[in-house]
Amino acid sequence: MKQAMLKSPNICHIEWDQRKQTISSKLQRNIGFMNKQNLLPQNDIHRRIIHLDMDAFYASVETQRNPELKNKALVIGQDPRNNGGHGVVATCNYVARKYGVHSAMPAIKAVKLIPKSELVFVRPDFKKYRSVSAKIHSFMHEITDKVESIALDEAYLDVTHNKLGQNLAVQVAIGLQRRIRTELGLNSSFGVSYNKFLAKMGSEYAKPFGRTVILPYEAKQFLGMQKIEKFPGVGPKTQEQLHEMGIYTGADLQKVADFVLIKKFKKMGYFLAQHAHGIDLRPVIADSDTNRKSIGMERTYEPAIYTRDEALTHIRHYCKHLEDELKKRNFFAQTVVIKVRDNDFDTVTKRRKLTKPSNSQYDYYDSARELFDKTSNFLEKGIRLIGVTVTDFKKDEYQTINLFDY
Ligand code: TTP
Ligand code: MG
Ligand code: MG
Repeated sequence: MKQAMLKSPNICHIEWDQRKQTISSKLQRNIGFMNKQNLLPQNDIHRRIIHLDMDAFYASVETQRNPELKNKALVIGQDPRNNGGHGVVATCNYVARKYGVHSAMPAIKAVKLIPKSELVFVRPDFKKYRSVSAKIHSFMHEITDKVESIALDEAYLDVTHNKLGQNLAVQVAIGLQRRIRTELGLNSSFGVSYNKFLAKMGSEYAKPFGRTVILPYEAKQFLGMQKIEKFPGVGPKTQEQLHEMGIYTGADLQKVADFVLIKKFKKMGYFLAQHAHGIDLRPVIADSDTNRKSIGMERTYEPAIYTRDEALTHIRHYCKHLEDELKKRNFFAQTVVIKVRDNDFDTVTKRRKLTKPSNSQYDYYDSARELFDKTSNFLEKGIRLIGVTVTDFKKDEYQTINLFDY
């Protein structure tokens, strides 16, 4: 791949490994701007997050295996001329996009928009896309195991600490983008920043075949120039309401007091206000973590525990910890399990199904306490170990697919 074919990074002024040493007073002031709204959580600018998204993914895979498609307006989907006008566009290449075609559009509309001589329909081959996606993921896992897949063609990587020992997140991202291009012949775009929201805004800003780096002190300026509809969760209805308030860009949004946004848009307003100020504390949740079957906490006690009150105090503490862990992952658990061991090493585990999936410490505690009371004979010998585990997870799909789409 020729370096010249790559755009130079859109925004990249200082590198993060030098951040502490080069922090200027201007930089300090701009970071301060992001924290001064006291309704909002404290910003965290210390992570290095990459969001990578493949360009016209299905269409590019098809072109890669059949180069004749390259200069055609390629639409992935069933040809509506052969099936009574039905079907939608899964995606299309950038040639087709020039004619105004896009994902989820009725395929028949693509037929109307694109000249017949240029238009080609290819039926999707999901097996192939899954196998290409698996290869991309294997490259990502050579960098870090903190990979959170959002779709077949898109993932977040937390590279704050990475297997390459590379401090510069942008270098890690460039390496990944190059590898995908040289080994798979496919283009991608990435955004690098200190949180997921900015990294994703960055990868979209750069598309296609682009790189965007948004450093902490650049966030205000970058967000300021974004159109309001680019912010996650701003659909046509919210966009209209914002326009009525005279808000068209991120800069307009930054001028609105947090409480105004929260009052008008409730939870979404709270996220909008955070976004306006470059705040997004969501962690990158590793796919391996998402596939976990249970999360638990247990501890041994020396001296042993002889009173119910003391045991329940520990159990209450575990339940609080489990609530935090599940909320971090947008998980809800439907089963609570306790484990108790006495001084004779007799061990018992008991489980209880909740009436509905929950991420509340109080639900966990109610069940854990009832289960514990069934083992109260263990108190006589003295309890050496207590554990509480929650399992039978349901992921909060609503939040996971799009946290901001209320
Ligand atoms: P996207 O990343 O949204 O789109 P894209 O990769 O085709 O184009 P871009 O360069 O803008 O990223 O989606 C990834 C794949 O998911 C896409 O190639 C096809 C599929 N897809 C659908 O099947 N239906 C849809 O509505 C969308 C948006 C995507
Ligand atoms: Mg894509
Ligand atoms: Mg995508």
